[in-house]
Amino acid sequence: MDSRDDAPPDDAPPDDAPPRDDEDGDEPDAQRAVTNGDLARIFHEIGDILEVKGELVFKTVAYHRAADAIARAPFDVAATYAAGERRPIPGVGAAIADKITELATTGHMAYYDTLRAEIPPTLVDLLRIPGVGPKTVRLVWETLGIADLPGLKAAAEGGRLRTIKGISASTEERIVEGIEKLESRPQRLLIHRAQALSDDLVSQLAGVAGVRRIVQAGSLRRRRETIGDLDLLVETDEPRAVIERFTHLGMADTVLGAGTAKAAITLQRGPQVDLMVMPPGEAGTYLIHFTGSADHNIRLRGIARDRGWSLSEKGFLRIDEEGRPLEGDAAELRTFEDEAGAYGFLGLPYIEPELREDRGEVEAGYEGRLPALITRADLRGDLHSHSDWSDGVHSIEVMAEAARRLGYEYQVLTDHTQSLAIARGLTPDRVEQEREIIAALNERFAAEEARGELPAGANAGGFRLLHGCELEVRADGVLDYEDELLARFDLVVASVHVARRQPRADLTRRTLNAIRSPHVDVIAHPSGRMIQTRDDLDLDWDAVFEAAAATGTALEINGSPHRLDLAAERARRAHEMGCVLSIDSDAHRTEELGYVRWGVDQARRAWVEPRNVLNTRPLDELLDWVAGKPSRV
Ligand code: DGT
Ligand code: CA
Ligand code: CA
Ligand code: ZN
Repeated sequence: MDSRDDAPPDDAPPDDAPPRDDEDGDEPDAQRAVTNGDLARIFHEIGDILEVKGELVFKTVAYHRAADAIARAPFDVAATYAAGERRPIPGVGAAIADKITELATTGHMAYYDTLRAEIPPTLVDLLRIPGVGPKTVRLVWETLGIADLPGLKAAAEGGRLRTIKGISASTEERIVEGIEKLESRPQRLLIHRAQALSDDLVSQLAGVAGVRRIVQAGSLRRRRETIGDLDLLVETDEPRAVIERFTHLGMADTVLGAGTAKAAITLQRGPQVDLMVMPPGEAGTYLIHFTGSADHNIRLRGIARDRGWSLSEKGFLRIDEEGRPLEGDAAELRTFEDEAGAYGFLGLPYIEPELREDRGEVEAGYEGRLPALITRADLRGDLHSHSDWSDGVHSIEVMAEAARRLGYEYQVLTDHTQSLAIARGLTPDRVEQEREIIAALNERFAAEEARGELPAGANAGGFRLLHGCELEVRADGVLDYEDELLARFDLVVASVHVARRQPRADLTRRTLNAIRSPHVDVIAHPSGRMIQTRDDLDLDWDAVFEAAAATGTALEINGSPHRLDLAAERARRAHEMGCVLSIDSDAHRTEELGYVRWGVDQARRAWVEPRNVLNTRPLDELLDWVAGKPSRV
């Protein structure tokens, strides 16, 4: 089963310091203008307090969503509302608009003041502790006055929590463990969250005077699966203007530093953002420098030095035998308009950002064996998706229509199988009913294609919905349907969801059972991990890769940004050992069909070319491959 919510609580940013309440004074005599950032902070706080109060999630989310929208609003919200113009803001309904008007005109918001008098917003940090809910949080606040994480930690470790009526010694121990877990959890953003934030920032800076181009550099450009901070590189004629705008964004929380060419801020409930300015026409070495990785750059600098140059973001500077820059007339700085030029100066071809990790890409570059990386356009279909027949949200028809409009040749519907009751796995009877629905849909598609009535975006050569399943490998290793039934599917994806803590030998045997079945074509999310929340299955990976290669069973790169499984390093080893891969969305709703993009990113990090991936093949070749499975086991 797959988590469907797009922003799990684990995505929560690191602790954000409570804002100083300097406007909490008496009269608004100083009348400091209320910025979008101030408004956003207030509504985020309201959301937090309501969370501690145990309000329904949709209500707290509504406040956070409104806060985000206000932070991004392209106009001065408070001033506009104070002037009596209630310009609509997406995500801001009438109730919140009223509160904005109240604050903008009177300098106070009664609702906010009442809530704050009741509960400190810092308490929400305690809710991030695994296993701690709003009741416990309010209890420790009301009895011991504990309002933040350090306070709770000290009390729990000092054995003071168990003195509270309603908190047992074992609960206290669980809280201590939970705090440890929380503190050891890496605070990095999942890539889809980082991408959304970064896109937002770019759109807010794009219109600033003098800005010619903004590049999202750093680990995001290299498409790492998690992102520490965002790095924006701005090509501009007016550095001052963009830095001014950047440090005054509504989304900004604190300004960590601002100079003439660089600035850094933290975002409200978000990561740090570094912004660098580059002069027009010299982007090549700037891009290389701020894209990284640091290891890749160290390699390049070493090569440059051997050739008599020192490499920095500003360009290549001629150096003498001792490595000192030449001076006077001998001084020489070489700059390049693009990265290809800069790489070329070192005798290298252009190296794709996804490869820049110093994992052999420099050698491969010199030896002319860099891969021709796969792109999303190479995918002709998606081998793993769900409908509301199991645990998906949308109907078979709606999912199929959406896939069709993506231009695919085929989509495989892979609802869960019977033993996965929690995901409403299908009994054999339901499988037969599903088959009929699919057949009817395909008839309609074929008829429309024959009449030339294609929906926008559809593949002119036709679209087929294939019937598959996500076959559960049971705890005892038995596959969840009989061979006879399995043989009737167009394609079968198998996965391990239950009994995940078995010893390596058992887990490996279960996975190999699936790989060696004459009817299983793809192993879905082979490691079973959820990024930052659930560890990998303990598998003998070489045994898995060998068997998969020998039987031509594809190993999936699952595109869900929570999974990205196989991870890039493993996917690389897998195809180097001869395995075929697939890149799938595992969509549970139409919007998630787009998840293949994150899978393609990881495939590129894994040096994958189109020929390594099963679903780059045309429909007839795919079906031939599936038909050949029994002969390969
Ligand atoms: P992250 O943010 O942890 O996900 O990973 P990166 O790679 O984005 O790292 P970050 O943000 O520290 O730096 C972005 C790129 O800028 C990095 O890949 C290389 C370059 N860079 C920035 N500052 C330095 C530095 O002080 N030394 C070196 N060698 N490279 C730097
Ligand atoms: Ca970064
Ligand atoms: Ca950075
Ligand atoms: Zn699935």
